[in-house]
Amino acid sequence: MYAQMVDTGLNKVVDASQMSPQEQAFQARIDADVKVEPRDWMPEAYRRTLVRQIQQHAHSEVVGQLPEGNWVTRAPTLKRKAILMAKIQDEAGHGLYLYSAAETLGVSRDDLIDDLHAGKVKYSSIFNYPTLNWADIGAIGWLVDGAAIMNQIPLCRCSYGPYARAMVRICKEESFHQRQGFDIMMAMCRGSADQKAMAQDALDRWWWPSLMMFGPSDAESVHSAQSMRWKIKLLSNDELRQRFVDQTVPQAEYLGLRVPDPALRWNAQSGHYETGPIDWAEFQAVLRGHGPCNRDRIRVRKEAWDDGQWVREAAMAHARKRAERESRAAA
Ligand code: BYC
Repeated sequence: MYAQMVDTGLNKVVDASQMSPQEQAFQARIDADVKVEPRDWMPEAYRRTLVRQIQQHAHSEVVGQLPEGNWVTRAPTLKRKAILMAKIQDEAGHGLYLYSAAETLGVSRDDLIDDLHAGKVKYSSIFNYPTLNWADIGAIGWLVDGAAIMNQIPLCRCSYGPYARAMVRICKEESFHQRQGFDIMMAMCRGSADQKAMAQDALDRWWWPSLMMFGPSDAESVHSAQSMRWKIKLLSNDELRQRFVDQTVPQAEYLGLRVPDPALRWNAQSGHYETGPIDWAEFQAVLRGHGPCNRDRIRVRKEAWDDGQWVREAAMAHARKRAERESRAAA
């Protein structure tokens, strides 16, 4: 099973008869779409589930900078370079909003980051794949940010106030990211035959990992049922994956690219595309640390953290001095 490291204390959905009166009142507020705020009482398992999901999300934003960062120095034009840098900075900002949202649940950002570096918690599987050429930057924006928005728009309505509010701004920025990726793909598809072949190759490599981003199938998803009951998740993994496929296949056609799935077909009756089977063994291997770039990502993350030590120390020293000056002035 994919879930093993973070114990939220729950292994099945709690039904109403097993709930204390306080838990029943909490569930009634969730059912009535009342947002939960940091000072409200909440079941411990709800809190832990949020800490797990929000921190994985924060780590994904931060690690997600790495595959793109490789291409800042190699972007084909000054304009593309400026756009890519802005996008990567946005991802850092998303990480910060999300770590802040997690901190409202009584955990410290430093501890969360320590857990990431120790390999105790996950980040999105997608960032363990390499970016081999410029078309990959287009494919990441188009497919990876496209999948991220599909998953994150419903999270703007999730039950936990600080997470929902962070998602509103993140989603606005993600849609710009998706457009910039599609714009790169359009430029490559309208370019030379070699450029179009690069775009096709990038789609071939990123398609299936993008579908895996939505997590295991509903039948295998251990957390979905309870998370949906608590409105931490509003749509299931398979529902979101299907929406992504339905949205993205026509975009690939518009680009003149072929989706690398021989079984892909339009089902006029259901009004949805049907896809071939996902290679879940690959997904599990990536989650276990055996993707093409897992080790490299964590190594580079740790190095960046260590290199930034002096900045954190300087910021803390500055904050201490300012607080001392302010308390002297107030005395
Ligand atoms: N990668 O019971 P399930 C982005 C884990 S985009 C790694 O279905 P849940 C970005 C899952 O954590 C990406 N692990 O879990 C885009 C659980 O393990 P644990 C970030 C995965 O939580 C562009 C186990 O498998 N987005 O940030 O109900 C540029 C069982 O799964 C994955 C978010 O994090 C995966 N793909 O549903 C830069 C969105 N899928 O924890 C950045 C918020 C599943 O028990 N998160 N697992 O050890 C979510 O919506 C949900 O957490 C998921 C998984 C749909 C991802």
